[in-house]
Amino acid sequence: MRFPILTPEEAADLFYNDCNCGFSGFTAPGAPKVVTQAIAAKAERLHEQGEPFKINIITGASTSDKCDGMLARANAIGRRTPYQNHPDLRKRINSHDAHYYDLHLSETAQKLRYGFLGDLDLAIIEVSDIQDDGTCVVGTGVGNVPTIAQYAKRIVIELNEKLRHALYGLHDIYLPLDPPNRREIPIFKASDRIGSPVLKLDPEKIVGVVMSDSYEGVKPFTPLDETTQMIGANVCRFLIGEMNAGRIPSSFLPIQSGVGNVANAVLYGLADAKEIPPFEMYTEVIQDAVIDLMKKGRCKFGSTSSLTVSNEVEEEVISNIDFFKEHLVIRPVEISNNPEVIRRLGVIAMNTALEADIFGNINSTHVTGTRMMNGIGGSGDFTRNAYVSIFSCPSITKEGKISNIVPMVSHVDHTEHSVDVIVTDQGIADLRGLDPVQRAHVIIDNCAHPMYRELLRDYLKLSTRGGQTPHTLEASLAFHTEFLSSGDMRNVNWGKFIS
Ligand code: 0RQ
Repeated sequence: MRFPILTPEEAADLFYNDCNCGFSGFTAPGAPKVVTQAIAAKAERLHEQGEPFKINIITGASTSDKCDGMLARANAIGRRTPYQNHPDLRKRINSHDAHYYDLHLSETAQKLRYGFLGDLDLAIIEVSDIQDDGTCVVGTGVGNVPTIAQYAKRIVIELNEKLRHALYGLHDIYLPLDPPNRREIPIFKASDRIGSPVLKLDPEKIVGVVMSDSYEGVKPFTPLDETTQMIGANVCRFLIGEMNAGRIPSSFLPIQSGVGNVANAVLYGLADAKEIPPFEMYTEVIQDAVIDLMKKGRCKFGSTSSLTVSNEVEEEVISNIDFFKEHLVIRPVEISNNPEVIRRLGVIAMNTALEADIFGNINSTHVTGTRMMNGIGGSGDFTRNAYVSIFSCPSITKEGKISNIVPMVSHVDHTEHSVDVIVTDQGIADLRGLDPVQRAHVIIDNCAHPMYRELLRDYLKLSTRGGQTPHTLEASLAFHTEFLSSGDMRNVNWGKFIS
């Protein structure tokens, strides 16, 4: 190999305070695994000596403990975009130690190219193979790697031995032109390939190669419980009803599924819903459940930006790689989440809410309106452009102290205009064609937990001012303020708001 082999520590020495860095990958897959650990150790050493050291990081999405986790614990992250989901980084963000720009994932690459996010000093790119001319096969998560590779002034490669010689043919690397020269993205079905299986890096920018040797370490999901199983069953019931009514074609439409335990339960529900024909996915993450669906012939094809699977499942995919190359393509997130393609394909979007309000607005990101949970991720890319957009969540959380259906969301990520259907363990609220008051009744009757229904109906009755959306502003966040003061939303008392 023509590139020098570096130790993680030698590579970490290239990173300096306030440098702007781009990392490959999307969720844990494809994210740097060893250099970031050495950068975290360097930050700790410098902080002990009283020296400032933080780096600014652009990725495809979240990363892993070896990246965001270790760097956050070392207080080594200055700015971070577009998405994260690590508890230690979450703490840094909520205490303002790290500045978080929470961004629609499909927009990061173009914002970088347009110059909205500043220059990129350094990149760390995980590859599974690399040639002397800089041609490489990236890892199992692509994210924003084509743009990061193009814009970074210097590139450090992490060559992952565990994936070596296994992944060629799995990727479809494609960079659109920017306005005013942008053309259509010519994807007409989930399985269309429009780019290259390899990424061409400028060899002059590669400062060295660091060896690594591990799978992605994606955490397995919490086992399904009664609530998540009911949510999954209700989503499937909705989809079957739509198909039977002729509103979804009998050949079905491609599915997008978000992240987390609820999304995982919905996917397992699809395995059992035999009325739904084998389907395709046009999505951004493929989780363990989808690999299972592929083996059972339920999922015919998956277009994704990442193979976000546990080590056990990753090993299975690698050992049956020829089968999975026929059933999978891994794309840049700019393409996997592209609004134009999502609208054209008629994607059915299924994402998870922290809370929904009775008028159909969704909060996916901020606990009680202030504390960042993860971020909007790709949920907005899909929700706004989907054929039908579904949000699910449990009807209650924390043994009923929190109602996930509230009078007004404490933070808005997806507005009533983009949300077609809300599903909880209680049932389905189909909001299409309804005005806000009609929506409120359907959401309360079908989705709120019985212990909160009267409280929510009484909230609607409070309003004497009328209007298209009859809020009583003084009381609209009383569920949240009650939870903050007494620890239980059920203690809310509307009496004090009646004049
Ligand atoms: O807390 O862990 O302390 O028990 O939130 O809740 O029910 O396990 O749900 O794992 O499916 O995550 C919205 C966060 C849901 C996720 C969110 C507490 C609850 C629990 C997690 P504990 P669950 P999930 C594409 C799509 C935005 C990004 C996105 C998410 C924890 O789905 O980040 O969609 N979505 N990307 O107890 C206070 C409430 C709460 C609450 C739940 N109302 N108030 N706490 N919790 N509701 C993928 C990518 O973009 C990469």
